[in-house]
Amino acid sequence: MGRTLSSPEQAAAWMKEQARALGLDAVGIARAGPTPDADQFRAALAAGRLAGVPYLDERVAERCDPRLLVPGARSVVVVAMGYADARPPRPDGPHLQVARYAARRDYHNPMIKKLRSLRRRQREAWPGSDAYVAADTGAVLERAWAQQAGLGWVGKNTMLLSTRLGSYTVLGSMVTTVELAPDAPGTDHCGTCTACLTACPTGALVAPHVLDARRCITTHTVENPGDDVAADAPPFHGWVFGCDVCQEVCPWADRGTANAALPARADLAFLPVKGLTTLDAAELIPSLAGTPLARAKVKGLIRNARARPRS
Ligand code: B12
Ligand code: SF4
Ligand code: SF4
Repeated sequence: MGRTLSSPEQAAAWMKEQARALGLDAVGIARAGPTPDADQFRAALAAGRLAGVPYLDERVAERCDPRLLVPGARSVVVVAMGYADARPPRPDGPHLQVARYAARRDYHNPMIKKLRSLRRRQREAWPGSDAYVAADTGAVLERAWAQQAGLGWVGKNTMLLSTRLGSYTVLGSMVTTVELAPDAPGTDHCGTCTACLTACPTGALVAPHVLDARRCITTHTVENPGDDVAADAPPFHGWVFGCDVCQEVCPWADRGTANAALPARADLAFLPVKGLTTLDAAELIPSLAGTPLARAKVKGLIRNARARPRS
């Protein structure tokens, strides 16, 4: 390895260097322990605010304490990749909008591959060490840990916001047995602003930092595996997959850059209503392969488009 990693400070510096070399845009470190905001997570579950989002009621103990994921865990490394590139102009004619994270290469694979490489390098540097890696689908409350690891703060819209990268970021984490010097937690810069609370078209942001997922357009357009839109779904206000309104109005959101591993698909940013609602016009929809839209398939997009698309 050619250099001493005997102190937590040296180990942390090494880990960050490796993460950046792997193409991750931000990296921070927290001490492993009970999850900050675990109480908020349990309260959201108990109040039913997360109904409609699959799997969140599983592995609750692990979400509330990542030390249960890896025996002997000492640190949580949190990483981010940005996707804040310019949104293409709205084309002529009636179109429905796709959230920015979805009109590009799906982040799950690139993120998890980078984290696995980081873990491999860690195991070479510290033989016998172990780690759990996660991106979105793992049992880690990623935004709480991102704030704790100094990447930014959880805004009133519940997004992780960064003064450098904004909020068009995706997160990943590695819970590790290696002791790494922690960063200072991120500090709140929302101040007196309430733009997101006012702008949410469905009233899903019911209070600062509190999102009722039952009213969020993303829950109903992305997380619903069924053939029909739920009877209690809100109108989708021109969105066909995901929603970015609470970020579009945020003064901090759009500061970052886009990671080269997450190239945009400009042809998917707006989808023609005709292709989604007219029988046999599905060929107007570009290929969804390799993007988050592939999970919904054209069938899922048609379902979303037919459900009160313009409120
Ligand atoms: C379930 C889920 C959703 C649900 C619910 C989201 C929610 N806010 O609860 C739905 C389907 C609605 C959703 C939507 C979106 N999601 Co989502 N989602 C997740 C997932 C899988 C779990 C989040 C979770 O546990 N939520 C439960 C709540 C309680 O926890 P939380 O969201 O972290 O909320 C924190 C704070 O709000 C605070 N808090 C909660 N209540 C209260 C109350 C008070 C009083 C206080 C002070 C604090 C507080 O505590 C929590 C921890 O810090 C994570 C991945 C992961 N494993 O963490 C991705 C994730 C959060 N989603 C992500 C993204 C990109 C989105 C969308 C932007 C996609 C889109 N464009 O459509 C939207 C954004 C909507 C929004 N404003 O949050 C990214 C966020 C990246 C970032 N920069 O923040 C994540 C991290 C995925 C990833 N790996 O990148 N998502
Ligand atoms: S994603 Fe859209 S619907 Fe969901 S909270 Fe944000 S603005 Fe509201
Ligand atoms: S819009 Fe304002 S209140 Fe909402 S997250 Fe951004 S800075 Fe915070």
